[in-house]
Amino acid sequence: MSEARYIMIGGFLGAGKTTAMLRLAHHLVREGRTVGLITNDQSSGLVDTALARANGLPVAEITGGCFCCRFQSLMDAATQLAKESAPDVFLAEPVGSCTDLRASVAYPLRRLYGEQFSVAPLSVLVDPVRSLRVLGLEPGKAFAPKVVYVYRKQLEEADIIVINKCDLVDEARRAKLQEALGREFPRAKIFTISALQAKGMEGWFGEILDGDLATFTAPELDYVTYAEGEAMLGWCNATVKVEGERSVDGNALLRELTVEMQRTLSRQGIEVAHFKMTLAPEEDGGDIGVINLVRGDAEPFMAHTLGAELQSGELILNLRAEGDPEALYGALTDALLRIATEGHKLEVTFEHAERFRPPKPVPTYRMAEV
Ligand SMILES: Nc1nc2c(ncn2[C@@H]2O[C@H](COP(=O)(O)OP(=O)(O)OP(=O)(O)O)[C@@H](O)[C@H]2O)c(=O)[nH]1
Ligand SMILES: [Mg+2]
Repeated sequence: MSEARYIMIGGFLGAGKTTAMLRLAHHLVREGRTVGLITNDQSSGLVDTALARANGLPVAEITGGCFCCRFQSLMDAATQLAKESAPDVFLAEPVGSCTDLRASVAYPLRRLYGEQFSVAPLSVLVDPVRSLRVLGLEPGKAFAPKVVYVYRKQLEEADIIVINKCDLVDEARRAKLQEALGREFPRAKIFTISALQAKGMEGWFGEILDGDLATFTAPELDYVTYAEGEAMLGWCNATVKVEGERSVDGNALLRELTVEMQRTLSRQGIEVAHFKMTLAPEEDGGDIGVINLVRGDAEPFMAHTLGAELQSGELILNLRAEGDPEALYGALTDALLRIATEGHKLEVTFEHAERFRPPKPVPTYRMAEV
């Protein structure tokens, strides 16, 4: 049996990794290939997994830590997928606050499992609006310097930098960003795409499906600064059941909750990295609502709308923002109380809730050379 392709799509929180991965997955399925998705997060109750399932794709999730720090769980996820659907392409999405994936995942995979996997070049996606701010090319709320350190380290280790969401910026801003990225991270090939609109995907797909992982020495990384940068971000996940006496407009519920969260967090000076929610009716049928907010001053975006009203359903909330996890959790419970309970007269039951700062990353392997 020939080896399976292993493709990792990295990039900061909210850059569009899942959207791009789903595009690639559907592209491959159309070509008759078999795919297996691997989602990953520091905690459980993942919007990304719910999305992959709603797309009808085989998915394994690694929760409770990033796969750089739990390399074995990555192999276990691949084995599980291999048993279920024997994928010839694995698509893995690392946690958006992780870096050093070349040394902690790509090179170890190639060295230790080179007969099983052909490892694709490492892609790092950027949201151009966020990136223009982080790189200091445009004014606007950026993250603390240690978070910016992590952001830049992601770019430094990339084989491919993908400027995603090109539909959001005009040609002059895109060119300004591409020029800066090319100058600061000269090793990477740069592609421009819109994963949402499925534009410009072919060149990038070709490169990750057929190109080679580069073999340069992985960039040095100060794990103390990296850990401090990651820990500046608060994480809050919750899964709640909502139930009413009569049907409600789930799309309005998602929108109002997001606007309420946006207001509260902005009042507290907390910058959102990514706030995402799904709402799926209990009486399944494949309907799902998805909303995202990728910056404090962005417009909430409904990536999928629910086709019908619902009387009961499951809400999954994932919030990552530069602030105290307790404050994030407080904002979330307040918003649920005000909007879901008081506003829409829904009974809200928590099935799962976690809030924390990511722990210090301790990779299973660190191989700076392939
Ligand atoms: N306008 C626009 N929005 C996009 C594009 N690609 C993704 N998005 C939106 O960006 C938001 C975040 O997308 P995701 O795919 O969830 O981002 P991610 O990188 O997987 O996020 P995390 O897993 O939280 O790190 C969603 O609202 C997407 O619809 C794009 O090309 N254009
Ligand atoms: Mg994602």
